[in-house]
Amino acid sequence: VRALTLVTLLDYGAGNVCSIRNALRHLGFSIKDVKTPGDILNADRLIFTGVGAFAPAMDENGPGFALLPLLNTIIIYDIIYSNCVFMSVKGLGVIPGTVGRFDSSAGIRVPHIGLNALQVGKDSEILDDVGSRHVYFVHSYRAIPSNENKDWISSTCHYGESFISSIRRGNVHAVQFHPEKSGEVGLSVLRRFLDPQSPSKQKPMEGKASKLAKRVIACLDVRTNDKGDLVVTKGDQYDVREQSNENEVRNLGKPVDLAGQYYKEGADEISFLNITGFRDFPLGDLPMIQVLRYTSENVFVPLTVGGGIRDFTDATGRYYSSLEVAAEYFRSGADKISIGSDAVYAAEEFIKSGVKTGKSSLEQISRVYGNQAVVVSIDPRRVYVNHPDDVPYKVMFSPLFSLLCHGLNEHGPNGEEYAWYQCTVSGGREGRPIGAYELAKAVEELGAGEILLNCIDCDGQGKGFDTDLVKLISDSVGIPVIASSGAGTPEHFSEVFETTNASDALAAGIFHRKEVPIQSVKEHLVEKSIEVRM
Ligand code: 1PR
Repeated sequence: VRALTLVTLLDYGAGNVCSIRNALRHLGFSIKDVKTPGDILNADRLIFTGVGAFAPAMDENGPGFALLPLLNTIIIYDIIYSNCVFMSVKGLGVIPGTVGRFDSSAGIRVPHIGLNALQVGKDSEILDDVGSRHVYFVHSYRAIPSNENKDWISSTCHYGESFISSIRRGNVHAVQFHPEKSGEVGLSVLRRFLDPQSPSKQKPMEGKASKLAKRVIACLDVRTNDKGDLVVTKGDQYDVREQSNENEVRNLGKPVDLAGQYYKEGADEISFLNITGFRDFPLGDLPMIQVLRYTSENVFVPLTVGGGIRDFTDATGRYYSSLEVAAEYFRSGADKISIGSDAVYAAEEFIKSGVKTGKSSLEQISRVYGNQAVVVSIDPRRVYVNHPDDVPYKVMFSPLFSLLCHGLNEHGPNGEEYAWYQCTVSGGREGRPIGAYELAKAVEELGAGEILLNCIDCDGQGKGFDTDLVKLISDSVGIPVIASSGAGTPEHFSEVFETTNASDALAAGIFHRKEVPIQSVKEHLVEKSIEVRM
């Protein structure tokens, strides 16, 4: 019998409470939601989550504003755990010290998204099982360790500089990382906080701050097949139909099952792309929301969902904003949403007018949830030209294309020596007048926190990532870039990490067809001295 089975959870209307709720249930705790201030003061253990964007959550109109005085009180009452909010200098103002944005001019990508190991101090207790294992961070602001706050610090981490990754004062613990998104090691942190009696008191494991690990992401392209079942499919250069007489949509498994399997096999993140989302409106496509709900109950790494995120007016004339769509996805367990087609239109508009309207789905969701919650998924295709001046986009000289040219010809079909990467919308069906380079820079300005860089030419070919494209984009923006499309062997992962500045690499087909286990990819990366979460 556990000493403590009831956890009090404060949901103040911002932050990803869904994930923490799922993690607590998974650990076997019952949850009591705060309804009155008395619930807080009577709690044995209280948890509240942080927010991606502090200001809108806590300004006068924000959901958390009324709670500010109360939160200050409970900190003094010594029973709290949280991330992010606690660390903000204009937040609760309890801990002395300075909080500011990471300095991207120091050569780091901001937001800090990904996995690091911690330098754990003495008496952290809740971090006793962490050792040198990686935990998941996603934030743009950090608290700096100093003499003023040294008594609060229980661990630090390194990302361009040392920053505070957790604090402890009495029974008060706060962590900057996300335990509910850090796999089994993160769950151990929650367990230690909630039930300090239960874990066997082993000697705390020592850890050393590591550099940012490269993430290996499993992607599930999801759509309804001709029988009406929601399936994971996989295309060749975006064509997801079998080359048989029936011409059926390829069916590689069930989304929730595969996501659970990849989590157990060590995927650092899972992405769901609703690939016909441009046709269907997500809020009408409830199965996708169900997929997220069920997956997030048992999968404790970040989940991204994309497809069809845009403003929409239905047949009855009812208008839905993209914010409503995103909110529903976040409520259902998504940590990040991914925007494809709508980001292309927004970037085109921005480049044409030079004005940020603030009205695009990208800008709105980024403003409310923080840019770390918004991925832009790019679907470019290589287009050959004779001369760099033939198009007003960034053009590559084709002999520079890597010799491993992934089965593609070094020159164009008519001997063209130059090429640009044309962005597409509607799952590659329509080419647009904008290049991947121009798009990447524009969406970074509009508020994207990460770029998922697909490549239609390489998709499903198993011949390696388009390292020229990945290099071009990862060198031109200061936000993390996920290399995608073309992975066929573990060596393709080390190649993309060694030759480009990609932060992560994503694959689909090789995992679905069980050709290469995620673990083999990671073991290979370790052999190559590339930092990964094992
Ligand atoms: O435009 O906002 O509705 O979003 C639609 C989303 O669906 C976009 O993210 C777009 O990339 C995706 N999508 C649309 N059509 C397809 C298709 O395949 N027909 N899938 C599609 C994109 C590419 C990757 C794939 C990698 C790795 N799939 O996600 O998983 O290429 O594959 P591999 O390792 O097997 O080579 P919107």
